[in-house]
Amino acid sequence: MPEQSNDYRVVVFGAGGVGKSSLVLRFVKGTFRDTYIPTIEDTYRQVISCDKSVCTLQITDTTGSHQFPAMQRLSISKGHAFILVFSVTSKQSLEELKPIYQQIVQIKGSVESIPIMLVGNKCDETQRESPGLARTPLSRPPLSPPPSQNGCDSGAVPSSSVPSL
Ligand SMILES: Nc1nc2c(ncn2[C@@H]2O[C@H](COP(=O)(O)OP(=O)(O)OP(=O)(O)O)[C@@H](O)[C@H]2O)c(=O)[nH]1
Ligand SMILES: [Mg+2]
Repeated sequence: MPEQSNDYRVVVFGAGGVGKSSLVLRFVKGTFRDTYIPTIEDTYRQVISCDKSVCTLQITDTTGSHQFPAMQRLSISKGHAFILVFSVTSKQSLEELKPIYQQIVQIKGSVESIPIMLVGNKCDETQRESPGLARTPLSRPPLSPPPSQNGCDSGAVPSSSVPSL
């Protein structure tokens, strides 16, 4: 639980190039860029209305490079909710989420009360490597991120699906 009840830290994880920054920028600024600029770590603050009260979301957009394990551990220990992003064009990007999920479980102890969302991005691409998962019919949990590039559904999967990773 957040120390201040209306402050939530959301951390976005996923392999390099799957579109984490694009999803975050789409949510925060409503923009999309074609150019790929790898992230080290960026943090955004967004005030949102949630359950009739005002909340501050602090969104941490992490690197996909695996070069900073200490930063990853710190982000997990500080995070209240997690968005795990893969690209539907790359099975490998889904595989890379397993150790991240396991690390969240290890650091948080129990994840039953922690929102974790699995998001299949790049749904506009025709060359899919994980079509079944990306097209699973969904019931949306509260922290659903926005559509990515062109408003199509990014294939968010409820956290209950994550253990099957
Ligand atoms: N076709 C398509 N391209 C996308 C989509 N989302 C992002 N991209 C492109 O994919 C590339 C990588 O996107 P980023 O958002 O920078 O990826 P990232 O996961 O933040 O990468 P790192 O910061 O290196 O971990 C960019 O060229 C984006 O334009 C999408 O939904 N569809
Ligand atoms: Mg990025």
